Amino acid sequence: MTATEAVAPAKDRQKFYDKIAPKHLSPLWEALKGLVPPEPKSKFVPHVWRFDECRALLMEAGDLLTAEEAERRVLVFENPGMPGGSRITSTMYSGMQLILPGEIAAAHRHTASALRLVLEGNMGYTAVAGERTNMERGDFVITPNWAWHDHGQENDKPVIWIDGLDLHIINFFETAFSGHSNDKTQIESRKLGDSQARWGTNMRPFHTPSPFGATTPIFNYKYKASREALMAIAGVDKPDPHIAHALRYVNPLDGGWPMPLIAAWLTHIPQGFETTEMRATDGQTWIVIEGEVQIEAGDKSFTAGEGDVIALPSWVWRKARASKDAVIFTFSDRSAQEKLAIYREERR
Ligand code: 1HN
Repeated sequence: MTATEAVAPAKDRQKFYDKIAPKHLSPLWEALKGLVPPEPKSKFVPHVWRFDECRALLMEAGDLLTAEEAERRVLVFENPGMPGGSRITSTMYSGMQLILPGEIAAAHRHTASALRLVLEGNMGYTAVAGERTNMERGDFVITPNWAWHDHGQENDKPVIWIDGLDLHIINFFETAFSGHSNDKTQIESRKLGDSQARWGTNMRPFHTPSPFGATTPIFNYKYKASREALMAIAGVDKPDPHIAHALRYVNPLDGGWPMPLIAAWLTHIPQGFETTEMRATDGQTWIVIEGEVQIEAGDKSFTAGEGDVIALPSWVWRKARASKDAVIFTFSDRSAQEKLAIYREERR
């Protein structure tokens, strides 16, 4: 008898499994391969949500209920790999939010961190911890964990943005708390521009402690400035074969990613440039701010234009070609993965 020969018939094993199940025990040897696969095989799939289609449906939702009734009037991006999971990738929640003129989305807070990437409308605002910021197209706005936040629109046009939250990581750890404020809107305790004045110029005040712990103190990474920086580096540098031109958003206090669990960066792919295939373990969401890209991801290929939102799950080979000069905003769980020392990437 060799070491790999069965010592008992298969039916005896099954009998044993049935015997231990009521004791809340199971045989590792039946599950081991699935528990430690040789490489990640995401349940999630690459997918694109079209801005025009989502916008039209969101406006329809605007006729169905107010922002106040909804608390947050959002159409959730449901990855086709897990319908109903409220996940765009394995770890991230994302959706498209609408605020109509005069509406208020009332103040609340939660342990999940949030980002907003503005796609339409001027003079919508978000207030966080007593400070307001005006939101313009392309702006990347931060809501730190456990910070009070409310939104509104005082202009006569709708405001539309993409939300990204790390709530599935928070829920995985079973660390979700939330609360509602008695006041719909926060009392403005800091002037418009406070965070920008203190932290937004590559300098920092001597004695002001970090207001939001491990989260960036910059409230709104204005698109105008981020885009200028990106185009400036594109003017002096050669595009990287795998990522073209990209700049990370940074927390000025430590040089790290803007949020503890969420990484974000801005990419410029010049018209006609095609990246070489790469894959990474982070689940990425791309939002096309300008231009048009053709994406190949796993066995999918699609074209994405302005305002379109793309899910790129973990460890899927992908490449992108700009059919028009493109600027793309990306967020992912890379920040969390790097802290846990599990992030990997591979380039062809
Ligand atoms: C949230 O607080 C907002 O503040 C949007 O705008 C979407 C989805 C799940 C949980 C909290 C917001 C959200 C959310």
